[in-house]
Amino acid sequence: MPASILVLNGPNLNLLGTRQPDVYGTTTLADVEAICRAAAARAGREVAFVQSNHEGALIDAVHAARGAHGAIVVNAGAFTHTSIALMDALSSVDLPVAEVHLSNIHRREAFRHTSYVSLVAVGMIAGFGAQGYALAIDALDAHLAAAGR
Ligand code: CA2
Repeated sequence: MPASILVLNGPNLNLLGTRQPDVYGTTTLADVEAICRAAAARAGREVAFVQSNHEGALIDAVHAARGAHGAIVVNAGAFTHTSIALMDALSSVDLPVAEVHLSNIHRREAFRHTSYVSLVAVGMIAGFGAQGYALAIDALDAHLAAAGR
């Protein structure tokens, strides 16, 4: 059985498609989940899709991924730029991480240019909207396959 992938979404991403369409587009989080499920199905993998507005709940989900999933796609929202605790959790589970951002964080305010998640990620995809999640799943699929997982 090929390793499954956890897709983790941070604060306010539940609002996707309902506010600020100029920045984040009109795609909803349910649409993002469908994109992830389709990408995973093409790769012959399962996905678990999680969103929380709470830092501790995200950390708990990362801890629970150990032994349950082979890799993590994470859009940590604003916790990307603030949470050493989430970075430590991602580092502790020793699973390959792909960081995703809907927007190109490097074209935005300076405070979005720092990512703690990047310090523990294999790679990062930003600026391609919801399609970035599918790109991340493809990348992790290849990464896992190269490791025989
Ligand atoms: O571009 C991304 O994916 C971000 O992770 C989104 C975060 C932001 O804090 C990061 O700097 C970049 C914000 C997610 C909030 O999403 C909303 C969606 C609709 C309406 C309001 C917020």
